[in-house]
Amino acid sequence: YQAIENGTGVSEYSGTVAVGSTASASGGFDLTDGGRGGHKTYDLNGGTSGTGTLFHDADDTWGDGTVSNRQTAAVDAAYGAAETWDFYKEAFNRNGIAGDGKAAYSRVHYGNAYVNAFWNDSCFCMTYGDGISNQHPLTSLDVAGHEMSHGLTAATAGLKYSRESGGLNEATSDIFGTAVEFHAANSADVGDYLIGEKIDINGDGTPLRYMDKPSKDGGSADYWSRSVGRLDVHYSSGVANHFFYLLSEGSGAKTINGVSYNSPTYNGSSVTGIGRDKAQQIWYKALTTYMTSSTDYAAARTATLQAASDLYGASSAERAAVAAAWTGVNVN
Ligand code: ASN
Ligand code: ZN
Ligand code: CA
Repeated sequence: YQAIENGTGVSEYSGTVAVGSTASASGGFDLTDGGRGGHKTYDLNGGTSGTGTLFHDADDTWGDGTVSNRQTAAVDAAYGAAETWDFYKEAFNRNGIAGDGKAAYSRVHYGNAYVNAFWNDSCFCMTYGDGISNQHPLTSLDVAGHEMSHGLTAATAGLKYSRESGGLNEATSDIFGTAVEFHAANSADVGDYLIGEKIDINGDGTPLRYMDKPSKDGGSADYWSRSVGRLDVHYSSGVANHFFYLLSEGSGAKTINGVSYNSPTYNGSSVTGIGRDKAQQIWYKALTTYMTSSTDYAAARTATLQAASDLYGASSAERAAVAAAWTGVNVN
């Protein structure tokens, strides 16, 4: 597998990165990746519909790392889409988000000071606002991986975006957005179990979400309870994010790539992690084989146990760890 990258970009959040571009017939280069299905990055220039303008550059060096250069957000978005594509290919041999080799596309500079990013399945595209005061585009790698992974969920399990299935949908995006960040071979993206730690979404430098102890964000659930499905899907996701952290890294205190975590369990039990790579394989197989639009937390436990049996055996340590991690978040 050979990625095609010819341009160079200076991103806001990930340093200097390779970008895929294509020579345009009229001279110069378009921000159309020559590989990865031909992913394109567009400038909405404050608009909220359509595709705006395809980014174009005379010398194939893009952005300068500052928000005053409007190509900078495009570099982050294009890099995020490329890294996400490469992650799915290398981890799961999946050919694009829908598995059919078709590229999604990205739109940046949506609206004015818009503090969100989103996937839309009808355009098969990702869209990014410029953040608070137009100073912090929501284009960091974990956010890009999160949004693009909504396309994976839509193309596979189709988890309905409400109640417990909605929490599982959101968690799937956090799990794979995080996996993309760990997978990127870039010293600016060493990987962590935080979501949105680079986009200053709270204005005080804190991340949007924490997978080791989701309640640190002030709203997310650490554990399943009968009422968890009544929370916003970005809060009920906490149960599965916490499960994934426990399954990967285990309970208790741990420092990874310079970030300290301390993950509790519901019943005070201890969970031994099986590593991120195996945990990802289990979640992916469960999502793409066993989960459906109506899967709830109890069914997610069953789906991941079945996936672990398929991958590692019915009496494997991996399957036992899946059971222990769900028990650790009160899904029994
Ligand atoms: N950024 C949010 C998400 O991906 C957008 C939304 O809530 N619709 O879930
Ligand atoms: Zn989401
Ligand atoms: Ca992160």
